[in-house]
Amino acid sequence: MCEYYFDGKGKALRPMIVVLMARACNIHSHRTADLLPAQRSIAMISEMIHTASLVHDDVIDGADTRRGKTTINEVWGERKAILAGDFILSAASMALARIGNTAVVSVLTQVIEDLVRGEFMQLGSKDSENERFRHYLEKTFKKTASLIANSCKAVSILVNSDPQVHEIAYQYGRNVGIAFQLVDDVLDFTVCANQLGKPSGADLKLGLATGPVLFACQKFPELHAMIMRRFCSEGDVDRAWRFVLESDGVEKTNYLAQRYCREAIRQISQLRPSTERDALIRLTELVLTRNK
Ligand code: GRG
Repeated sequence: MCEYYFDGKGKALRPMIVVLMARACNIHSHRTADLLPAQRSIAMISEMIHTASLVHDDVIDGADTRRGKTTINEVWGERKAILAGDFILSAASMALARIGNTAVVSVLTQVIEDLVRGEFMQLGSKDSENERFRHYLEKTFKKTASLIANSCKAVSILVNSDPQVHEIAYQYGRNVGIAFQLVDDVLDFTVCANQLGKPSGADLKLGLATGPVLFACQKFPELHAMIMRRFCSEGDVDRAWRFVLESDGVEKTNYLAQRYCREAIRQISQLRPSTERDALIRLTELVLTRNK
């Protein structure tokens, strides 16, 4: 069960970013680009934490497909899926302990707290429009960006003792991570389930108001009541869907993602030039233009 998702079908975005960041930081620190063994471990640990959270998330959402295949909860049942997620997380924790660096342990443990807090934040809703947007961005950071930001920070800590370098790595990951989730929220409206490998239109059905809906609410205030009741009345999901597509919610969310990517580029550009640094800059383009 625990091996089920480690089949090379995921995008492996997190380990890709972590490896590039590690190599960029190594060069910045006047070393060869070669990964330290501990940096390689962080790349693996980041994908393991991500996978554990997907397994648990699918139980919470009652999802039946992920990465184009039937979910663990659907094949083996919810109880075993929870335990499988726990087991992957325990393997990640052991690998983290083996690195033997307390600063790195504390940075990556923060991620686990953030993932759980982010998931809890998603269960709640806010009354006022301003508060709702702030809540959405904070939830987005915790559920998605914290893992990327803190994994980037961890590999920088392993090679460089300058807190400014740690901050650059963290801020690059934070900004790319938020942009990645904003695009994810757009794709839920614009791409079919076949391409996504999981059901599309899922967020509204789960009662979630993401960026495109929050922006659409500025043009269609009728959405406010639907957001508050989490789209649970008959016809809410279809009406909200139409409001989003008739508004500029998708464009505005994409524009916001572009702004986060611009900030990520500004941050990473402070590192010494390297092919890896340039790849991290180009990667922001892939985050914005991806369709799965
Ligand atoms: C067990 C650590 C742990 C946490 C429990 C359930 C939960 C708390 C958190 C959920 C976190 C979650 C699933 C966030 C969604 C992040 C996201 C955008 C996932 C999709 O990532 P992709 O597109 O997936 O990179 P692939 O399949 O390519 O790896």
